[in-house]
Amino acid sequence: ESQWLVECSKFHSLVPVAGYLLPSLSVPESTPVNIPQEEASVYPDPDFDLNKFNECVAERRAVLDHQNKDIAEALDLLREYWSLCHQTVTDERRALAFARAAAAVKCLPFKVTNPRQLKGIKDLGDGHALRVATQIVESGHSQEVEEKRNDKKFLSFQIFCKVFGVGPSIAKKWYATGLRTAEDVKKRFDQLDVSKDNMISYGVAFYEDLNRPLLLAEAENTYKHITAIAQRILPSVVTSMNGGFRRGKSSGHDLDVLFSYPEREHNDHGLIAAVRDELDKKGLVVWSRSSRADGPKGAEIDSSPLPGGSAKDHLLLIMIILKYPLDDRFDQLERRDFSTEKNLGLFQLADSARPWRAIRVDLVGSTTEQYPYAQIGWTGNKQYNRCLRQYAKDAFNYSLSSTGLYDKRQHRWLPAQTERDVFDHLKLSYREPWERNF
Ligand code: DCT
Ligand code: MG
Repeated sequence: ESQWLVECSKFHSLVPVAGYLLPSLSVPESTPVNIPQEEASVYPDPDFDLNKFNECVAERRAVLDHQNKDIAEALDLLREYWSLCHQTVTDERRALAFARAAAAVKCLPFKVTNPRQLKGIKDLGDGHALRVATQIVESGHSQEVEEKRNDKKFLSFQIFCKVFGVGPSIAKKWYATGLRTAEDVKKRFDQLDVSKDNMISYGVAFYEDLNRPLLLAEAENTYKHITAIAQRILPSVVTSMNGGFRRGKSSGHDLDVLFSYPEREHNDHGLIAAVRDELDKKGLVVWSRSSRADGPKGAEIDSSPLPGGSAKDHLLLIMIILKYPLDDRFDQLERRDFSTEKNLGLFQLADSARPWRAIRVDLVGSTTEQYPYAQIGWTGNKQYNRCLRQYAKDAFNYSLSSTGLYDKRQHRWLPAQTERDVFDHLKLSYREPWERNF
C-alpha cells in the first residue's frame, strides 16, 4: 500500500521521471475535495483516507463482491440507460460519467451507511451521480432510477442490444419502425434493411441461446477443448481464458480465449483460423467471422497512425457462434453448412430440437510481445481499461492498448514480458484480475 502512495504522490510534485516532468494527474470532470481531519470519523474504517483514495483512480481496486451493490446497481442502470438511449454527445458523456461514478463506489472499502461518506469522492462528483447515490443510502430507493428502469423505450433498447451484432444505432432504427420485442424483430426481420448482415440474422435466430448466461463450468469445458486443439497444432502456444471469467465471474455472455504465438504475417489469422477450422470439421461451428481487434484507436500522433508495422497495431479476432453439446461432451456433431440458409431456414433450425445450444466464443490472437498487453485489455473490465488508458495518457503521454504501450514523446514501444511489467511501466501497483471489476 505504501508503495503506491509514494508513486502517486510523485505526480503531484512534478518530479522528473524518465527524463521529463510528470504532469499532474488531474482529470477534468470532478475535483476531489480534501475533507478536514475532524470529519474523517465519518468512515467506519479508521484506515480509510479519502485523499489517498482520490489521488490516483487507477490504483483503486474493485472486487466483484464489493460492499455497495445497491448504489453501484443504480448508477450502472443510469450508465446503461444513457449509453443505450443517448441522443447527443452530452448523453454519451453522461453515460461515461455514471460509469466512473459506479466504479468509484465499487472501489470503496466499506459499506456506505451515511451520505456524508459519499462527499468528496473523485468520480462520484458533486452532481447527479452523488444525488442518486445519496437517495439510495437514505431510502434505498431512487425515483429516477425506477422510472428509467421501467421506461418502455429503454426496455426495448435493452432487448434489441442483446441481439448479437446490434448496438444502439440499430436499436434506435428498429424502435422507430415500431418494433418493441424480440418476437417483433423475428417476425418482421425480412422487412428490416439489416437482414443482409448475416451476423444479426444469427443473433436473432439464436437470441434465447445467446442470452442464456454461459456458466463457468461450461466456459472451462469449452476452453479446455479449444486449448487441446490449439496445442495439437502448435505445442508451444500459450492460451488463457480472459474476460469476465478471469476476473472471477461465475457466468458471462461469452468465452474469451486469448492465444499467444510467435510473430505472424500481416492479417494472417494463422493459428486461430486453424483452430476454428478444426472446430468446424467437428461440426461445432454455427457461424464465424474473422476480423481485427483493438488497435490503439484514437491514439494517433498528430493525426497520423502510430508507427510500428503490420502486426503491432492490432490483434486478430475470430468471433464464433459455437455449438455447446447439451451433454457437455465435445464429440463429433452433425456438420451442416448454415451459410446457405436464408433467414427463415435459420430461424427454423434455431427453433428445432437439437443436441446443443449456441454459445459465443471469441478467439483472440496476439504475438508473444503483445501478449501481456492483450492479457490486460481482454481481461477488462471495460471501465478498468478506460481508466488505465486515460491514466497512461494523462500521467505519461503514453498510448495504452491491447497491443502495447507506446511512448509518444520518445517514439518507442515499451516492451513487457508479463502483466506486472505493464503495471511497472505505468508506476502502478499490480492489481490481480479479480481486483479489476470497475
Ligand atoms: N473490452 C473492452 N472494451 C469493449 C469491449 C470489451 O475493453 N468495448 C474488453 C474488456 C473485457 C474483454 O474485452 C472481453 O469483453 P466482453 O466479453 O464483452 O466482456 P466481459 O467482461 O468478458 O463480460 P461477459 O462476462 O459478459 O462476457
Ligand atoms: Mg466475455
